[in-house]
Amino acid sequence: MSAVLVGVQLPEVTEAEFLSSLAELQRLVETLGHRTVGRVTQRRNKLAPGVVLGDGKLRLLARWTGGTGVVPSGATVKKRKIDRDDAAEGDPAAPDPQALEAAQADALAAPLDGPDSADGVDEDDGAEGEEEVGEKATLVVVDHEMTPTQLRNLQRATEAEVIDRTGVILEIFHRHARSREARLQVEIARLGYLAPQLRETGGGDRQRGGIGGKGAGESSIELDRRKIRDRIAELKRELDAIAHEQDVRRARRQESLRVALVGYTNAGKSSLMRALTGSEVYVADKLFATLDTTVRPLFPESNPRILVSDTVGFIKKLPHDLVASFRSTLDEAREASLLLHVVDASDPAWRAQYEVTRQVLGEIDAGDIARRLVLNKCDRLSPEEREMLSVEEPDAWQVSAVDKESVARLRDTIVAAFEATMPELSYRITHAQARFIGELHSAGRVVSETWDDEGASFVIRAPAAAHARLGALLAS
Ligand SMILES: Nc1nc2c(ncn2[C@@H]2O[C@H](COP(=O)(O)OP(=O)(O)OP(=O)(O)O)[C@@H](O)[C@H]2O)c(=O)[nH]1
Ligand SMILES: [Mg+2]
Repeated sequence: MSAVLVGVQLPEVTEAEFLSSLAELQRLVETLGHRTVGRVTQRRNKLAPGVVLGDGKLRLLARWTGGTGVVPSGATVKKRKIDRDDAAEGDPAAPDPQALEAAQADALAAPLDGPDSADGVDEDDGAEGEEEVGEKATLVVVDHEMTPTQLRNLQRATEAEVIDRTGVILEIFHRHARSREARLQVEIARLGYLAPQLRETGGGDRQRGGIGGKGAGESSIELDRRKIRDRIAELKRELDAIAHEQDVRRARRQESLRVALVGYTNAGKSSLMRALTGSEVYVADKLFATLDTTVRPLFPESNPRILVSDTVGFIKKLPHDLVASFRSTLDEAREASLLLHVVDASDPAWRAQYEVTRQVLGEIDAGDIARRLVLNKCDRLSPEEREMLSVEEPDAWQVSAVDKESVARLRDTIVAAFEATMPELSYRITHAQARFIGELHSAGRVVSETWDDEGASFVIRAPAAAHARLGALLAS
């Protein structure tokens, strides 16, 4: 489909942030296989409650899609009755009555003295004819989270499919989910997202299937929010059962040393996972390629061995429901004793992406785990840029997943980081105890081994638990 992107630059957002957010939205849209043909942007103090954009910009948007550019008032009035009933029942999923009133005001007011212009919130509500409109768009993608009312109104005014940022991300997750667990998680989040957009039984909007739904217009399909809630509960039970199996598996790994690769989507986590473990995990130049966690031992293997996990990527304005639903996947990150925070150092926006990931890590209670910054894709940087980065981030590890040597160094640094936390203890065995040599060697790294007439002395660096086992074994 051909898409037109819609973005409102709010006062707290800089021009650079705004443009980079739109560029990211375009990549998300491309990941779904759509082409972006245009953009409609506007500076405002807040989103227009009814339709996101001001009247002039809305008409401009409608010229891209072939719609009328106004919300039909008949539809609005009819909706008012239904929504009032909902609100009277105190249904938590009913559209926000305030937004609704504003929508009605927006739709009914004359363009020149509409609420936006009167409040003076529009800074650049361009009039028709000022901006070039190119190839017709069949999809409108809004770079903000929209209320169900805004979504419906925008659909009516543009006569196109309308989807917001959250909807795009959910759709990508839906398409990329492979494992049963990931599918369940995404389905729960999707239903939670769609439920408020549906009315209680009777005369509701058509179900939004595929991307963004089938557009405006009423249909007789009955969609009961209660049914959706039941379905969500059912899926959650299924997910809990799987989560339990996973807990058992994770418990078995409990004693192993664990490192997790975390970071913004497309940073190169899976590529590093491949390089560090010699495994064949999926790598692709698309957003949210990975939705499942994989765990593999570091290769060449260390002693004791270190397990590496690849995790789902983060993104700006990641829907909260989705973060919550991926909690069990993210347990891998939470249980690691070292997080490698991977960023794409060749992306000019990496600092903002770094910040977003740090925030989400805090939200999933992984904020206190030891963490190292890994500046990936350094092969794309000039020596000068790398030098500047090493001044800016002196503790970070600069690597490139495509450079074998830098991956080998990263591997050694990971091993060293773990070893630095392990105690080094000496052991003395007699010749009669020579049968324990194998145990001594497998407990950890043998720092030194010297033999004399009576036996041997070992110095071993190993996790405390391994030392405790060795001590007990040699005392027996
Ligand atoms: N030039 C270069 N490209 C890289 C490097 N690391 C990864 N890439 C490319 O970047 C893209 C994304 O890599 P992935 O490893 O899939 O990224 P990811 O962090 O796992 O992404 P998600 O799973 O989508 O969150 C792929 O096209 C990789 O080939 C690197 O060090 N240098
Ligand atoms: Mg990945």
